[in-house]
Amino acid sequence: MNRRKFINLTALTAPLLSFSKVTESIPAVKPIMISTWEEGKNVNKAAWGILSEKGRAIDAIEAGAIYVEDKISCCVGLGGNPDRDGFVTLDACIMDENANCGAVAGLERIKHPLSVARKVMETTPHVLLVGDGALKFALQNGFTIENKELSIDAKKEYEKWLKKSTYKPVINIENLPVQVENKDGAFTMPLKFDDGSFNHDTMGMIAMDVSGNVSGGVTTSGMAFKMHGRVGDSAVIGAGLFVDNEVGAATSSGVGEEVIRTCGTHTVVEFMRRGYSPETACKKTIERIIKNNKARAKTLQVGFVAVNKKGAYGAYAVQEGFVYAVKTKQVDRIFKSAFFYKAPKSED
Ligand code: SD4
Repeated sequence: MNRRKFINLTALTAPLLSFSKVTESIPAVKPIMISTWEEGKNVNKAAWGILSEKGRAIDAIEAGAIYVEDKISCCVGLGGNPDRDGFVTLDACIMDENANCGAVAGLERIKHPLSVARKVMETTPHVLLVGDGALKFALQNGFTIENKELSIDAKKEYEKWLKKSTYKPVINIENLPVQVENKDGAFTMPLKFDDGSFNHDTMGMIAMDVSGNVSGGVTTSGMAFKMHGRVGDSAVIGAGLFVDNEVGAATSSGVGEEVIRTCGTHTVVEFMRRGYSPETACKKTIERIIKNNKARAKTLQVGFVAVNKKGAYGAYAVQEGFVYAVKTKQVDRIFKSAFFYKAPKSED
């Protein structure tokens, strides 16, 4: 079978496949708000006022981000874990129903990076501003500079990490997606810290408003103890977030390098365009990540959550443990994502 025939056949069979899974959501009534992780439930609540008052999806996204970035104890925003040099550097992006998008990366000492990303989208001809340039832009636009002290939790985590870890840049960094050194000298993103807490901290959000318009946003302090200057998927449109108002949207959490390598959320949306359901589209993208990482797929985590234009939603992750929160008029709860590998048993 030649390639074209195969693609055509896949496109024809895709709609059939998409209804074969019992884990798929039943299409919800608009509006819908979806956010990653347990904290997503509170984020959805913070955004719901706008959606229920017939407001725009993009405003709901910003409201959700502001809520979570304000929570100093949470890992998103300035309360998050620093990079290995001790700086909290923030990544965020936003995308609306007209394919407008904006992002910031490596932004320091600004409380609301997603709002800065929105300003980039709305007031500049650019998509992504980084580091000092992003900071300068934020200050020019009325954002105020915050204290550079780490939050109490982040300081504790960082001090603990410093005891065991040495600064040791990896030479073949392009072959090693993450820079957290574990006790065997290997560089992987730990699924769990020593105290049992999970290494996840990214708030990915998707909103569909009553008009059916879809927007999304991501805000994060990024991978804990990353190299200074490292940018993750959360600032990269098509990786950590993608919206196509004709099809739907997807967002991600986990090892950003793997998401970037697969143009993760763009790939998910393209699978949905071909007729696959949100969960299956996420699964097929995760399968690519696993295929690209045969040797270490078991030690990395990536999760995608997606919603299609009909309001059906679903998720899929490399590992068990990824969860996402959904709010509609009927639903307000956290869902466990489908996954490829069962969670490894903890050694202790
Ligand atoms: C990153 N994707 O910086 C982020 C990390 C993450 O939950 O999602 N943590 O690579």
